Amino acid sequence: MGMKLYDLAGAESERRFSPFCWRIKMALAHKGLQAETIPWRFSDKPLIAQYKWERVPVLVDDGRGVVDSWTIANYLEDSYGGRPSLFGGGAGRPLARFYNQWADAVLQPGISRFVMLDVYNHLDSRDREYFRTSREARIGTSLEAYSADRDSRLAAFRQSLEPLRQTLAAQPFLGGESPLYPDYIVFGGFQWARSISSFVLLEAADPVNAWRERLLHRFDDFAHATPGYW
Ligand SMILES: N[C@@H](CCC(=O)N[C@@H](CS)C(=O)NCC(=O)O)C(=O)O
Repeated sequence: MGMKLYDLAGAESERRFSPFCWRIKMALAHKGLQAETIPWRFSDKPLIAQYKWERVPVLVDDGRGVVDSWTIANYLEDSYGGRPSLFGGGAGRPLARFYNQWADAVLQPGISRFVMLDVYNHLDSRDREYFRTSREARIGTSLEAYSADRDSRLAAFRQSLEPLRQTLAAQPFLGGESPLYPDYIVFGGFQWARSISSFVLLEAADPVNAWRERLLHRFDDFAHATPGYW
């Protein structure tokens, strides 16, 4: 039995936009592992109910379900130790936890301001009402109002990336000369935006964009070959 990954999809089943799923797809590629990705919609929760979880990614390895992207990354590292390390050894794993928390609490909520309505517009019709109701309850306003002033928010968002920018101006990847799991965590947020929205978050000359391009073309163009806008 091979590996399976439940992967959030839009109306078009090849449009896979979950930032958390992107973390794991890049981690699998890093480890040289193949998984069948199964397109999953919010209305498909019964498909993963047996794993006692309501979110994706869910990795099923030889019949065993592993849930939550951070737990899955650790599972891959510990179960496939003979393959390239996701954390680079030593303090890499505890340091990677910071990137995980930063992406969850700051980066992705920041990106959501720009892409939330575009997510809605790409969803399968079965998912739309659930998405609107659950997200509007979370953000406290309509999806339309949430993204309405995105042009005026862009400069502040770009400014907030300055620590990332300075780091990536000095070295090609967060992991140094080659990428590690923190690269995939941060990249996941940008893949979310790229796959769902034509709103361009980064200037072409930004070192963050150059890093994103390097990761898009990594693993034989893996991420670049998927549906996306920029
Ligand atoms: N902490 C989880 C978060 C996963 C998550 O929130 N996934 C979203 C898709 S991007 C989801 O499945 N949401 C289901 C829902 O909102 O009902 C992880 O890192 O895997």
